[in-house]
Amino acid sequence: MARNLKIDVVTIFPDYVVTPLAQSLIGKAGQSGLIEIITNDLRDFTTDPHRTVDDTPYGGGAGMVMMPTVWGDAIDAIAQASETSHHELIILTPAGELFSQAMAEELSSAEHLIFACGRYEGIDHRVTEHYRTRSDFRVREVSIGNYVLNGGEAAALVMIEAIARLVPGVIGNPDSLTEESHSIVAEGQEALLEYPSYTKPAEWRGLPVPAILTSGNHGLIAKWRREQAISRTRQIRSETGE
Ligand code: JEK
Repeated sequence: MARNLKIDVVTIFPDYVVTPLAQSLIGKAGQSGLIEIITNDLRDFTTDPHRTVDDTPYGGGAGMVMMPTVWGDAIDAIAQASETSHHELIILTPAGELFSQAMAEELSSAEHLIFACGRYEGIDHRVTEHYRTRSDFRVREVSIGNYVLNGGEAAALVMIEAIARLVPGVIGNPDSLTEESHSIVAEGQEALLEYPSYTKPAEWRGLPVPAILTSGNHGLIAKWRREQAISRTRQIRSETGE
């Protein structure tokens, strides 16, 4: 079951990505060889003395756009060095398809992920267009949520954490993944939210743990948890209007 996942991140702020990964279980999974994560500095692929990565937008407007030349050179070099034959190019953008658990599951069985983390107003759109014509690439423009960040780095970290924990052997607790997979539901059908959890002490600040959970009746406990999940889901759905 030692499937291997290679992840390249491309950014002008490599430390923004490297430092959190080094702190995490996911980063440590790198040492186990199950996942290999490489952070690449986009500026290493520039050709001018100032290491320029951006220019003014055609058509005018505020801000700067990242140049396709530098991105193309970086992505080509990273694809070549990967020794894999197929590459999932993930371009983070506020205008992308929303990231989901279903997408995390798909990407966890890829061989090579390349995260393109832009800054400024984003990356020249021809990068997307070009790699969409290449049969050795699949390009996805992805957003992690409907809010605006200053760049793709935080979004790449979120996606890497969600994807890496689905790779067998990366988290040390296979039971929790089995339990999750039971809650996976048909497309278009919303999954239930989790039931509430409790641990010791049995009473805290006047609040007891629900008596059913200390009853030892596993049938009743499962039924109670299902009911809690359903009522929570109904409540959150009515609040968010979904
Ligand atoms: C990648 C650059 C910054 C900021 C202009 C005008 C309305 C914004 C780009 N969920 C997510 N939110 N934001 C990102 C994300 C942001 C990025 C880049 C990802 C590269 N930026 C930026 C403003 C604008 N827009 C119209 C929206 C563009 C993201 C993800 N994933």
